[in-house]
Amino acid sequence: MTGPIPARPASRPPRPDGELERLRAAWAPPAGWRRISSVNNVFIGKLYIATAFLFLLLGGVLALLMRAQLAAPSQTLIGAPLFQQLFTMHGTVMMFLFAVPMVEAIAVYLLPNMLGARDLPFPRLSAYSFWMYAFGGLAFYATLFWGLAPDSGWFMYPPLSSAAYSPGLNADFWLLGIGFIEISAIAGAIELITGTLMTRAPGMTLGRMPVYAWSMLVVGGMIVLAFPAVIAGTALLEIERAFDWPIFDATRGGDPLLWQHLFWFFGHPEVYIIFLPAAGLVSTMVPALARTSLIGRQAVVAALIAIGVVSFLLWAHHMFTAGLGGLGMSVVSILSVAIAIPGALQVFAWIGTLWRGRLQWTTATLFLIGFLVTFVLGGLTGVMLALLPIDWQVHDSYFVVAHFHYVLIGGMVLPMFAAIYHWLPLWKGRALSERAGRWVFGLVVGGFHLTFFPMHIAGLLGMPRRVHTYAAGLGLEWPNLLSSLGAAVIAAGVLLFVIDVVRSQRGPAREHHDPWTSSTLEWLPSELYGTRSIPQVEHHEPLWHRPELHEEVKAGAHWLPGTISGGRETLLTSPVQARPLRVVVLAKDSLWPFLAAVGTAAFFLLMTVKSVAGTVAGGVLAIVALCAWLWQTDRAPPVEDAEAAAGVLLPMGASGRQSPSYWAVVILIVVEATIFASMAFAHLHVAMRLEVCPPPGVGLADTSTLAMQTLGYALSLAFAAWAGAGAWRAPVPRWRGALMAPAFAMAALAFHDGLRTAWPAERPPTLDAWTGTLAALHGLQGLQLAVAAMLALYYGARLASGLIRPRQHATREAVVLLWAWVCLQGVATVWWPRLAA
Ligand SMILES: [Cu+2]
Repeated sequence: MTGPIPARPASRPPRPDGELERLRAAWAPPAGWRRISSVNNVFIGKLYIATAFLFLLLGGVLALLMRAQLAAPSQTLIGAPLFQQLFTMHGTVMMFLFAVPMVEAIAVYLLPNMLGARDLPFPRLSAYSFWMYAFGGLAFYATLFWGLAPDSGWFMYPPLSSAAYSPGLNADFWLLGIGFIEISAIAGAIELITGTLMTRAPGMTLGRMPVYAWSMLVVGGMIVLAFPAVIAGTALLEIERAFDWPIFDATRGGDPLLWQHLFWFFGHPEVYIIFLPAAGLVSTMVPALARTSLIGRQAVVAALIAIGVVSFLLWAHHMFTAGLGGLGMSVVSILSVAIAIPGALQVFAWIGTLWRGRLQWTTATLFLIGFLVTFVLGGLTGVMLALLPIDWQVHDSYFVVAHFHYVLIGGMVLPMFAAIYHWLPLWKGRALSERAGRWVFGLVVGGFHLTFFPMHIAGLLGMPRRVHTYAAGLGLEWPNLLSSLGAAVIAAGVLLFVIDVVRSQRGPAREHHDPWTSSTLEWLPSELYGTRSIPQVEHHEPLWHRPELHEEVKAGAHWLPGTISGGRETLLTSPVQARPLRVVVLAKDSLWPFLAAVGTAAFFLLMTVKSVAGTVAGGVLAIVALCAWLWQTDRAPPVEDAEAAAGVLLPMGASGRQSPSYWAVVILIVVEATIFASMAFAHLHVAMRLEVCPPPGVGLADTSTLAMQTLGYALSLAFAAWAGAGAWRAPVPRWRGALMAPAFAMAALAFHDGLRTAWPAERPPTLDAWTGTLAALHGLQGLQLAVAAMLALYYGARLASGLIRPRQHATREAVVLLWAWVCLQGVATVWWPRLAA
């Protein structure tokens, strides 16, 4: 629909009887044990948040053990081998199993209601993402009990993490065990990006979108571009460990610094992937608690975007002592100082807003102030560390440990506590105790500074990080004792918090009200289906602009007041203006995402322990469940047009560039392209270190051979495109499913030819890093070919079943897009050694 955004309904039209009951029934969760098949964002979001919090506790226990060992000099409570597992697991659990999942969990729970969507576009993807993380995460944590936990530090630098110095399974658990969490995070990011851009309430233009939603949009983009680098890095390191391809081995032309580049290209943005959502939550809480608009709202959004972009240019500040070139390091140093500017801009906006408003002194307010103080201190030591001479001096000392705990706990955990105090009333209509809250605040924030401030001093006195003990008489006794006492104080605060949550959330759910008189839509009356009707938004503070929205929305006077098809539906709106475009049917509850998650987690974990049968079983379960889940999707909607509001007809269902699934596939291809680019960079990196490239004895394939391989991939794509051509006009004839056979054959031929001509047979990938990285690139393409085989089977079956037809061709678009990437990556793989030589 084009033209102006329709005005809100002038008067409340009478609603048909039973409409609310039908809506409730459509969104009702399954009963009993089948509840695990529920894919509703409210249900999954709550479980997700609770599980992420559990990992905060589990990671915290590890920290307490370390602080017990370090409380006094020369203690023997915990020996070096266990201590190494403890600090590695503490960092890994906090970064990968607590912080990133918590960020996505809060978004899954909060974002749909804040945007006015009944649910995000892919509820099953959220469920898959959650269950995989929960099972994989718990199994990964359990490695501690067998002494198999990784022990090379959370950033796993080779050569320490290489087979020679870490011979056990411990490092493999990190490299493969983190695989599922990377997939889970990316699945979540796809959901967040498509959700914020395509399912906002009508009238919620990008300019009116809540700052929190902006932050999640930026973070979604960052996850898509940052995580692939660590996927490529972990794959390469695991390949080196498993098959002895010497990618990071300096004695055979490899480079350990290559790992640091790949890891920190992910690792630095990762810090902002954790911080920006917290900043978004703060920007949403501060105006509500100060009862006034956020000062400089547009500048705050611009700052979020600026931080997102600049954070990709800073990874080398983690490598200041690695001996990289002088000029480059100076640029990175300047940029690292400069990123404090957009950070400070937000801080000033928050302080100004708190100052101007009439502040409500809640526990959330206290935590926000604790956050501001702590985060600013962490920012200041960040500026110090961005300066080369200071970094050289305190590198790998407790000063750095103090700095990043100020930034991460100050920047993410304290806002998270504020957010829980602020938003928990939505959960069951029950708030936490404000009296106990003051104690929780005092213990957590007081304990925090008692723990981490002395670490600055210990670091300046020369205490290195990651040591399990220290000698007496170096001046380290007092700082360490204070840190250990502080850790116990934090633990007491967290314990009190947990007790209060359990106490306050007993009893049946009540209807939630709006205790802080907030401005954003999540405070509208809601149930599992979200709000009774989807509000028309006319302002960036919709509930302050029109307090009547509470009643109007509840009475069903706005958009989509019931269910049209009898199923779960939401509105698709245009990305910028949020004009209502279509009504889409969302996926039903299903056990398949759960089973696919179990299979995926089992695949990665059983591969680690080299159980071939188990790995295959997990992989098969994951693929079968995934296909069964997808098979039910992409069905023609039951009616052509739906009355989305009084007198407004919208088409039902979506395909092509109007459908979220199209953009989900595009984002997935961006992820795959970034993985490929990271691996191609690895090959280029080791090629540039060679004196002669290609190495002596290698004759690169000539251009006519490469042209033939390119032609093969082009023909393959042509067959795949032909298989479903014309689906938007008429049902595709069933016989065309057979075209997927030549499509796959052409790709397989081109791949095989590329493999044969890439390098001489007498140069195995174990010979040197040049050959090893090239083989890895071909391995990646081999994986794509396996994906192509599954796509061909699935799509062929879909065509042969007559399921590709008008208003039902999203599968076709997805398959052709993915196929195009398989072919494009194949072409890039065969040409790359020539281009990089
Ligand atoms: Cu950094």
